[in-house]
Amino acid sequence: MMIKKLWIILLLLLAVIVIKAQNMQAPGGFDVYQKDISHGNIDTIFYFSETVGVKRSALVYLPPSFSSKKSYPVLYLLHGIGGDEYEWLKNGTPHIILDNLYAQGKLEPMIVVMPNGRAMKDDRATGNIMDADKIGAFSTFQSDLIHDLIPYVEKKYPVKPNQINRALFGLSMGGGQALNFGLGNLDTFAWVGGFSSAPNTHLPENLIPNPQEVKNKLKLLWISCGDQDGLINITNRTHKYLEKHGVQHVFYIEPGGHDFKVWKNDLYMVSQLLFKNANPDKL
Ligand code: FER
Repeated sequence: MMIKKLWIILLLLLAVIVIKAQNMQAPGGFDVYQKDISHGNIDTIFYFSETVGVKRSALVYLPPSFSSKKSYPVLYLLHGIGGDEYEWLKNGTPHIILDNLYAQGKLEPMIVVMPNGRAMKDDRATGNIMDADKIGAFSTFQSDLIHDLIPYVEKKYPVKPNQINRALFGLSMGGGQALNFGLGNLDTFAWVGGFSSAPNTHLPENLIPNPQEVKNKLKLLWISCGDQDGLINITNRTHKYLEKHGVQHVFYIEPGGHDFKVWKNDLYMVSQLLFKNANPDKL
Protein backbone atom coordinates (compact mmCIF):
# COMPACT_ATOMS: atom_id res chain seq x y z
CA MET A 1 0.00 0.00 0.00
CA MET A 2 2.78 2.40 1.03
CA ILE A 3 4.79 1.48 -2.09
CA LYS A 4 1.77 2.13 -4.29
CA LYS A 5 1.36 5.59 -2.76
CA LEU A 6 5.02 6.36 -3.30
CA TRP A 7 4.71 5.33 -6.93
CA ILE A 8 1.75 7.62 -7.45
CA ILE A 9 3.65 10.54 -5.92
CA LEU A 10 6.69 9.82 -8.06
CA LEU A 11 4.60 9.64 -11.24
CA LEU A 12 2.89 12.93 -10.43
CA LEU A 13 6.26 14.59 -9.91
CA LEU A 14 7.55 13.25 -13.22
CA ALA A 15 4.44 14.49 -15.01
CA VAL A 16 5.42 18.11 -14.50
CA ILE A 17 8.51 19.74 -15.83
CA VAL A 18 9.23 22.63 -13.53
CA ILE A 19 11.94 24.77 -14.98
CA LYS A 20 14.09 26.59 -12.51
CA ALA A 21 14.28 30.21 -13.55
CA GLN A 22 17.84 30.64 -12.37
CA ASN A 23 19.28 28.19 -14.88
CA MET A 24 16.99 29.18 -17.72
CA GLN A 25 17.13 32.75 -18.97
CA ALA A 26 17.98 34.12 -22.36
CA PRO A 27 21.67 35.13 -22.47
CA GLY A 28 22.67 38.80 -22.85
CA GLY A 29 22.50 39.99 -26.44
CA PHE A 30 19.74 37.56 -27.44
CA ASP A 31 17.59 40.51 -28.59
CA VAL A 32 20.36 42.64 -30.11
CA TYR A 33 20.40 43.04 -33.90
CA GLN A 34 23.43 41.38 -35.53
CA LYS A 35 24.48 42.87 -38.83
CA ASP A 36 26.53 39.95 -40.09
CA ILE A 37 23.98 37.14 -39.93
CA SER A 38 21.12 36.23 -42.27
CA HIS A 39 17.83 37.91 -41.56
CA GLY A 40 14.26 36.82 -42.02
CA ASN A 41 11.59 38.88 -43.72
CA ILE A 42 8.39 40.47 -42.45
CA ASP A 43 5.32 40.44 -44.73
CA THR A 44 1.99 42.11 -44.15
CA ILE A 45 -0.94 40.00 -45.27
CA PHE A 46 -4.60 40.91 -45.76
CA TYR A 47 -7.25 38.23 -45.51
CA PHE A 48 -11.01 38.42 -45.77
CA SER A 49 -12.62 37.42 -42.49
CA GLU A 50 -16.04 35.79 -42.89
CA THR A 51 -16.24 35.97 -39.10
CA VAL A 52 -15.96 39.75 -38.93
CA GLY A 53 -17.11 40.63 -42.45
CA VAL A 54 -14.07 42.79 -43.29
CA LYS A 55 -10.51 42.47 -44.56
CA ARG A 56 -8.09 42.09 -41.69
CA SER A 57 -4.32 42.30 -41.53
CA ALA A 58 -1.59 40.23 -39.90
CA LEU A 59 2.20 40.24 -39.93
CA VAL A 60 4.20 37.23 -41.06
CA TYR A 61 7.85 36.56 -40.24
CA LEU A 62 9.60 34.24 -42.70
CA PRO A 63 12.82 32.58 -41.53
CA PRO A 64 16.21 33.58 -43.01
CA SER A 65 16.47 30.31 -44.97
CA PHE A 66 12.96 30.67 -46.40
CA SER A 67 12.41 29.00 -49.76
CA SER A 68 9.09 28.54 -51.53
CA LYS A 69 10.38 25.07 -52.51
CA LYS A 70 10.34 23.95 -48.88
CA SER A 71 7.40 23.80 -46.51
CA TYR A 72 7.14 25.00 -42.95
CA PRO A 73 5.26 24.57 -39.70
CA VAL A 74 3.54 27.72 -38.38
CA LEU A 75 3.56 29.49 -35.02
CA TYR A 76 0.58 31.79 -34.43
CA LEU A 77 1.73 34.40 -31.90
CA LEU A 78 -0.90 36.54 -30.16
CA HIS A 79 -0.70 39.97 -28.53
CA GLY A 80 -2.16 41.46 -25.32
CA ILE A 81 -5.20 43.56 -24.46
CA GLY A 82 -3.59 46.89 -25.39
CA GLY A 83 -1.99 45.61 -28.56
CA ASP A 84 -2.67 44.74 -32.17
CA GLU A 85 -0.85 42.89 -34.95
CA TYR A 86 2.16 45.21 -34.55
CA GLU A 87 2.61 44.79 -30.77
CA TRP A 88 5.01 41.85 -30.85
CA LEU A 89 7.11 43.40 -33.62
CA LYS A 90 7.34 46.83 -31.96
CA ASN A 91 7.92 45.73 -28.37
CA GLY A 92 9.14 42.16 -28.59
CA THR A 93 11.41 42.26 -31.67
CA PRO A 94 10.68 38.60 -32.45
CA HIS A 95 12.49 38.93 -35.81
CA ILE A 96 15.74 39.83 -34.02
CA ILE A 97 15.39 37.12 -31.35
CA LEU A 98 14.61 34.46 -33.94
CA ASP A 99 17.25 35.62 -36.48
CA ASN A 100 19.86 35.27 -33.71
CA LEU A 101 18.62 31.80 -32.78
CA TYR A 102 18.62 30.68 -36.43
CA ALA A 103 22.22 31.92 -36.76
CA GLN A 104 23.11 29.55 -33.92
CA GLY A 105 21.24 26.66 -35.50
CA LYS A 106 18.84 26.47 -32.57
CA LEU A 107 15.49 26.58 -34.34
CA GLU A 108 13.47 24.31 -36.55
CA PRO A 109 12.56 26.63 -39.45
CA MET A 110 9.02 27.94 -39.03
CA ILE A 111 6.74 30.73 -40.21
CA VAL A 112 5.48 33.06 -37.48
CA VAL A 113 2.08 34.72 -37.95
CA MET A 114 1.18 37.71 -35.75
CA PRO A 115 -2.51 38.44 -36.18
CA ASN A 116 -4.84 40.99 -34.62
CA GLY A 117 -6.69 39.08 -31.91
CA ARG A 118 -9.44 41.66 -31.46
CA ALA A 119 -11.84 40.31 -34.05
CA MET A 120 -14.19 43.25 -34.74
CA LYS A 121 -14.63 45.81 -37.51
CA ASP A 122 -12.63 48.50 -35.72
CA ASP A 123 -9.87 46.35 -34.27
CA ARG A 124 -7.58 49.19 -33.15
CA ALA A 125 -6.55 49.36 -29.48
CA THR A 126 -8.13 52.81 -29.03
CA GLY A 127 -10.70 54.18 -26.58
CA ASN A 128 -11.49 52.00 -23.58
CA ILE A 129 -9.66 48.76 -24.29
CA MET A 130 -11.68 47.13 -21.48
CA ASP A 131 -15.06 47.79 -23.23
CA ALA A 132 -17.26 44.69 -23.26
CA ASP A 133 -17.40 44.61 -27.09
CA LYS A 134 -13.60 44.79 -27.30
CA ILE A 135 -13.14 42.04 -24.70
CA GLY A 136 -15.78 39.99 -26.54
CA ALA A 137 -13.85 40.41 -29.79
CA PHE A 138 -10.94 38.52 -28.23
CA SER A 139 -13.30 35.51 -27.94
CA THR A 140 -14.67 36.01 -31.46
CA PHE A 141 -11.10 35.66 -32.73
CA GLN A 142 -11.30 31.89 -32.29
CA SER A 143 -13.52 31.63 -35.35
CA ASP A 144 -11.48 34.18 -37.33
CA LEU A 145 -8.29 32.25 -36.58
CA ILE A 146 -9.58 28.80 -37.40
CA HIS A 147 -11.97 29.51 -40.27
CA ASP A 148 -10.42 32.57 -41.92
CA LEU A 149 -6.77 33.21 -41.07
CA ILE A 150 -5.32 29.68 -40.98
CA PRO A 151 -6.86 28.66 -44.33
CA TYR A 152 -5.55 31.90 -45.88
CA VAL A 153 -2.02 31.37 -44.51
CA GLU A 154 -2.04 27.76 -45.70
CA LYS A 155 -3.00 28.84 -49.22
CA LYS A 156 -0.56 31.74 -49.47
CA TYR A 157 2.56 30.13 -47.96
CA PRO A 158 4.26 26.76 -48.33
CA VAL A 159 2.92 25.37 -45.10
CA LYS A 160 3.06 21.87 -43.70
CA PRO A 161 -0.54 20.91 -43.02
CA ASN A 162 -2.03 19.21 -39.98
CA GLN A 163 -2.22 19.69 -36.23
CA ILE A 164 1.36 18.56 -35.63
CA ASN A 165 2.65 21.58 -37.60
CA ARG A 166 0.66 24.29 -35.84
CA ALA A 167 1.59 26.11 -32.64
CA LEU A 168 -0.52 28.68 -30.81
CA PHE A 169 1.08 30.96 -28.22
CA GLY A 170 0.32 34.40 -26.86
CA LEU A 171 0.95 36.90 -24.13
CA SER A 172 -1.53 37.91 -21.44
CA MET A 173 -4.94 38.34 -23.16
CA GLY A 174 -3.35 36.44 -26.07
CA GLY A 175 -2.06 33.83 -23.61
CA GLY A 176 -5.63 33.24 -22.46
CA GLN A 177 -6.72 33.01 -26.10
CA ALA A 178 -3.92 30.57 -26.93
CA LEU A 179 -4.86 28.28 -24.04
CA ASN A 180 -8.62 28.56 -24.65
CA PHE A 181 -8.45 28.06 -28.42
CA GLY A 182 -5.51 25.66 -28.43
CA LEU A 183 -6.88 23.33 -25.77
CA GLY A 184 -10.36 23.76 -27.24
CA ASN A 185 -9.16 22.66 -30.69
CA LEU A 186 -6.79 19.78 -30.08
CA ASP A 187 -7.21 18.55 -33.64
CA THR A 188 -5.90 21.89 -34.95
CA PHE A 189 -2.93 22.66 -32.65
CA ALA A 190 -0.27 20.39 -31.14
CA TRP A 191 1.93 23.06 -29.48
CA VAL A 192 0.10 25.40 -27.11
CA GLY A 193 1.14 27.91 -24.50
CA GLY A 194 0.31 31.04 -22.57
CA PHE A 195 2.75 33.70 -21.38
CA SER A 196 1.38 35.54 -18.29
CA SER A 197 -2.14 34.48 -19.24
CA ALA A 198 -4.93 36.93 -18.37
CA PRO A 199 -8.30 36.39 -16.61
CA ASN A 200 -9.90 35.52 -19.96
CA THR A 201 -8.28 32.08 -19.49
CA HIS A 202 -11.07 29.57 -18.93
CA LEU A 203 -11.37 27.93 -15.52
CA PRO A 204 -9.23 24.78 -15.50
CA GLU A 205 -12.16 22.34 -15.50
CA ASN A 206 -13.56 24.08 -18.60
CA LEU A 207 -10.16 24.54 -20.20
CA ILE A 208 -9.20 20.89 -19.84
CA PRO A 209 -12.40 18.88 -19.35
CA ASN A 210 -10.67 15.80 -20.75
CA PRO A 211 -7.06 15.58 -19.47
CA GLN A 212 -6.49 12.26 -21.24
CA GLU A 213 -7.20 13.82 -24.63
CA VAL A 214 -4.63 16.56 -23.94
CA LYS A 215 -2.08 13.91 -22.97
CA ASN A 216 -2.75 12.00 -26.18
CA LYS A 217 -2.79 14.89 -28.63
CA LEU A 218 -0.48 17.72 -27.49
CA LYS A 219 3.25 17.77 -28.17
CA LEU A 220 3.88 20.69 -25.83
CA LEU A 221 1.84 22.57 -23.25
CA TRP A 222 3.63 25.60 -21.85
CA ILE A 223 2.49 28.01 -19.11
CA SER A 224 4.79 30.74 -17.85
CA CYS A 225 4.61 33.93 -15.81
CA GLY A 226 6.81 36.53 -14.16
CA ASP A 227 7.07 36.08 -10.40
CA GLN A 228 6.07 39.75 -9.83
CA ASP A 229 3.04 39.62 -12.16
CA GLY A 230 -0.34 40.46 -10.56
CA LEU A 231 -1.97 37.86 -12.84
CA ILE A 232 0.23 34.95 -11.66
CA ASN A 233 -2.74 33.32 -9.91
CA ILE A 234 -4.18 32.40 -13.33
CA THR A 235 -1.03 30.48 -14.31
CA ASN A 236 -0.77 28.88 -10.87
CA ARG A 237 -4.42 27.81 -11.04
CA THR A 238 -3.91 26.12 -14.42
CA HIS A 239 -0.69 24.50 -13.22
CA LYS A 240 -2.33 23.02 -10.10
CA TYR A 241 -5.08 21.42 -12.16
CA LEU A 242 -2.67 20.01 -14.74
CA GLU A 243 -0.49 18.61 -11.96
CA LYS A 244 -3.49 17.06 -10.23
CA HIS A 245 -4.52 15.32 -13.44
CA GLY A 246 -1.02 14.23 -14.40
CA VAL A 247 -0.89 16.29 -17.61
CA GLN A 248 2.73 16.92 -18.58
CA HIS A 249 3.49 20.60 -19.10
CA VAL A 250 6.21 23.19 -18.79
CA PHE A 251 5.54 25.45 -15.81
CA TYR A 252 8.03 28.27 -15.99
CA ILE A 253 8.07 31.01 -13.37
CA GLU A 254 10.71 33.60 -14.16
CA PRO A 255 11.88 36.83 -12.53
CA GLY A 256 9.82 39.83 -13.66
CA GLY A 257 6.46 41.51 -14.01
CA HIS A 258 3.81 41.88 -16.70
CA ASP A 259 6.02 43.14 -19.50
CA PHE A 260 7.99 42.44 -22.66
CA LYS A 261 11.18 41.62 -20.81
CA VAL A 262 9.40 38.46 -19.65
CA TRP A 263 7.64 37.79 -22.99
CA LYS A 264 10.82 38.16 -25.05
CA ASN A 265 12.50 35.68 -22.74
CA ASP A 266 9.52 33.33 -23.16
CA LEU A 267 9.72 33.54 -26.94
CA TYR A 268 13.46 32.83 -26.79
CA MET A 269 12.83 29.74 -24.65
CA VAL A 270 9.77 28.32 -26.32
CA SER A 271 10.82 28.82 -29.94
CA GLN A 272 13.69 26.37 -29.33
CA LEU A 273 11.23 23.66 -28.32
CA LEU A 274 8.79 24.01 -31.20
CA PHE A 275 8.37 21.40 -33.91
CA LYS A 276 11.10 19.21 -32.41
CA ASN A 277 11.13 16.42 -29.89
CA ALA A 278 10.61 18.90 -27.10
CA ASN A 279 13.04 18.56 -24.24
CA PRO A 280 12.87 21.63 -22.01
CA ASP A 281 15.75 20.36 -19.86
CA LYS A 282 18.17 20.77 -22.76
CA LEU A 283 17.81 24.53 -23.24
C1 FER B 1 -8.09 41.71 -16.71
C2 FER B 1 -6.79 42.09 -16.43
C3 FER B 1 -5.83 42.06 -17.47
C4 FER B 1 -8.46 41.28 -17.99
C5 FER B 1 -7.50 41.25 -18.98
C6 FER B 1 -6.20 41.64 -18.74
C7 FER B 1 -10.15 40.44 -19.39
C8 FER B 1 -5.25 41.60 -19.83
C9 FER B 1 -4.00 42.10 -19.77
C10 FER B 1 -3.09 42.08 -20.94
O1 FER B 1 -3.44 41.57 -22.01
O2 FER B 1 -1.97 42.59 -20.80
O3 FER B 1 -9.04 41.74 -15.74
O4 FER B 1 -9.75 40.90 -18.16
